[in-house]
Amino acid sequence: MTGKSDMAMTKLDADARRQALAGLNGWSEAAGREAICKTFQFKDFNAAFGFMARVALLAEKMDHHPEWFNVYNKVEVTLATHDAGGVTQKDVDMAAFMDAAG
Ligand code: H2B
Repeated sequence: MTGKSDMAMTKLDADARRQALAGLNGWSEAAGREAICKTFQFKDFNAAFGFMARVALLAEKMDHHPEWFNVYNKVEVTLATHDAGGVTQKDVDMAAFMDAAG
């Protein structure tokens, strides 16, 4: 079950999104769209870019890519499943991985 119609691609409703956020560390609802976001802060650019490299390898494997913005030691991340028009389990899985890798 890896097709685009399986559960991983089912958009979470507002309740399910809130529940998922409660199980993550420091993520919140993005303003004005169905997405979740978090700002990661690191010791320096090297640490921030190492994090981005680890996440990038998983993102390619999952075919699921974060929206992110990096300046020096800060990485602002927004996660949504564009194909589903909102937040799916894929985003929650990616967020949990980022929490562990951050
Ligand atoms: N990443 C994210 N975050 N959402 C998507 O819907 C998405 C993606 N779709 N990465 C993938 C790529 C799709 O464009 C390719 C064609 O599978």
